[in-house]
Amino acid sequence: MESVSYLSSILAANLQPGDAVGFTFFTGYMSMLAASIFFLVERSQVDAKWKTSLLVSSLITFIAAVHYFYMRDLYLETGESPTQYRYIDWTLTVPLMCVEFYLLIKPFGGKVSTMWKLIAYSVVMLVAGYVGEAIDPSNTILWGVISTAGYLGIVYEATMGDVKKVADASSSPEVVGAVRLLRNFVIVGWAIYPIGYMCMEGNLLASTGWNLDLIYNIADAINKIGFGLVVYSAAMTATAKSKATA
Ligand SMILES: *C/C=C(C)/C=C/C=C(C)/C=C/C1=C(C)CCCC1(C)C
Repeated sequence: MESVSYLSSILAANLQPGDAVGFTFFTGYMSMLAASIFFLVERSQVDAKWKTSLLVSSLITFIAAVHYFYMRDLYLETGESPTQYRYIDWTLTVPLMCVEFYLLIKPFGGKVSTMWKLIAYSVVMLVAGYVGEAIDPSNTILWGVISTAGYLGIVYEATMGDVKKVADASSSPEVVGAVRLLRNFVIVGWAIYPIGYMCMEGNLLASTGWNLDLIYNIADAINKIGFGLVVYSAAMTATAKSKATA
């Protein structure tokens, strides 16, 4: 029996009934892994020019899946928020989501500098968020405001800036549609994160007692898988059209 309980302690991280946060760490992990396989396999179905986009979609969910594997364990073992893993994950995946925008507009004259601008905004957003959560939590609101400035930079680029302009000038309805949908994810889906952040002690929503990880986990699943599906469906539509006219 001893060995059985040892095994269960190393294998099954201790998920208790009613632990909604732990539940979302598990389902987050599994759904990200499934999405990665899906995007990778479906790559073979789309035209060559869309293959990099689908690969990036798959990498985004795969990187998240690996981090969820560790975050889930750390949360279940200690009950603590896996802040470091969370921000390492975001530092890798959010820039890749910026690359996703760039890959869509690149064939129509989208510039590398536009991609770097998006990445620079995301660095501001994530570094300030990390400092506010892990290094200087007594100034959590100040760091949240700085982080939000970076976030609004990305919203601006996707709504009115270069990303939007190049997409609109493109000859591809799929690219126009995909950029618009990704932008909607940025405006609505990404806005869930600051709500989680504000549930920290000393921040505006602390009194709600909402769990920051629960909110981050739900937002991650919506945004990372959602981004991938937008690109996937644009790629499938464009591929079907080019087959029909060939
Ligand atoms: C896959 C991970 C994604 C899309 C993560 C996105 C994260 C954000 C949009 C975080 C934003 C934050 C603010 C706008 C202010 C408070 C601090 C953050 C970092 C939670």
